[in-house]
Amino acid sequence: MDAEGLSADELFCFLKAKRNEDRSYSHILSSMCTTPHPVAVQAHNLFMETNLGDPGLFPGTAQLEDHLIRWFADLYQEPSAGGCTTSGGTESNIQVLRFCKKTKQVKNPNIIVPASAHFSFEKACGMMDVEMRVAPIDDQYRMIPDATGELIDKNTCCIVSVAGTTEYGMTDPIPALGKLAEQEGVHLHVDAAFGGYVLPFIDHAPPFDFSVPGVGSISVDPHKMGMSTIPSGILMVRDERVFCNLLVETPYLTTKQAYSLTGTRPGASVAAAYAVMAYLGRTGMKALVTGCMENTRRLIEGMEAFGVPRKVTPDVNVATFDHVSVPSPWTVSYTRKGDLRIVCMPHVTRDVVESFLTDFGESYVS
Ligand code: 0PR
Repeated sequence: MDAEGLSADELFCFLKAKRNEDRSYSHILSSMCTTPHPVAVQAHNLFMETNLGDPGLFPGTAQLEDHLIRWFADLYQEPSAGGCTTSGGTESNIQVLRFCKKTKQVKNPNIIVPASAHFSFEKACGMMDVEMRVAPIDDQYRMIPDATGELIDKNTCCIVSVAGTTEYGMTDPIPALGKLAEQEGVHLHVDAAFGGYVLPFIDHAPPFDFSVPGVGSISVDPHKMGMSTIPSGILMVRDERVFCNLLVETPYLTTKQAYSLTGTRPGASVAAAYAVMAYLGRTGMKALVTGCMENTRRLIEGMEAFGVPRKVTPDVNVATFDHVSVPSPWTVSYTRKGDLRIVCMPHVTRDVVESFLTDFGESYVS
């Protein structure tokens, strides 16, 4: 840091130049984040200084968090469900492991995750000294319930399933996994970080929520398909009492106990997540998701017309194909297996898909 500060003009000239070095979402086809909805930005700015780590100081913001949790309890078909906001999918998954480990109280706990699970579980298990057992997936990239059952023993404290996998956009057979979890008396967590904002708005989508017996918790991220600002996650639990195991005393705060992982927590992104849902309503969310799914189908159809086959027909707006290169400036990603992966986020509009297909068609030699 220099002794004398810059003028605001100098400072913002520099900051704008740095920001211009960042990529804009216009040609990004690899991200699960997107340009936040304008109402999310406005709400975020309005709540900029709020801290849900000391909710008694910000009762208005805390009420928005409660509203958001009630909406998700409704959306996930269990009005008595509880929940809390987090910084995103990683923190939600860590919190699940924390309460599962505390509840089970065994010496060498393990969890079972599908081979398709997000890498956040590896982090969580490493932090908490929990063994991570990996269940195989089938040719549709979905967790195999029988093989999952074989991995369960008396030290298993959680089965993880995914609704909308990061790489292939698939949803695990959650009813069968719920049955297994109930039979074995093990907690079933559904990682719906991506699919939790998509599946409820698709007709005949695979079941994943609390209407499925055995589902104990669901994580979902407003900063992905919720078009909210970063950082924003939500962890829903069927029975709020699981959080009791995580309570610590916070004697000098306005509330005397807390179970959240982080201390100081943004109210701004919670207000932003609230704003998007309040503004769009179910009808607007359905229109958004319908558009993303239509664009996903159009992309798949367009790529197949060039002779590039899909790997799978996804449950959510993530399209995957045999490995091919794409022309710049398009940014795509490739899965662990090397398959081309494109996420049709809201910024990937029909025009963007058509323009990508045109550029791809011109560069592609089969
Ligand atoms: N669970 C699932 C199913 C996810 O897809 C992700 C992230 C997480 C958990 C973790 O969420 P947080 O990153 O919010 O902690 N999925 C994307 C991924 O890792 C996130 C992402 C977003 C990556 C934008 C790149 C990017 O540009 O691929």
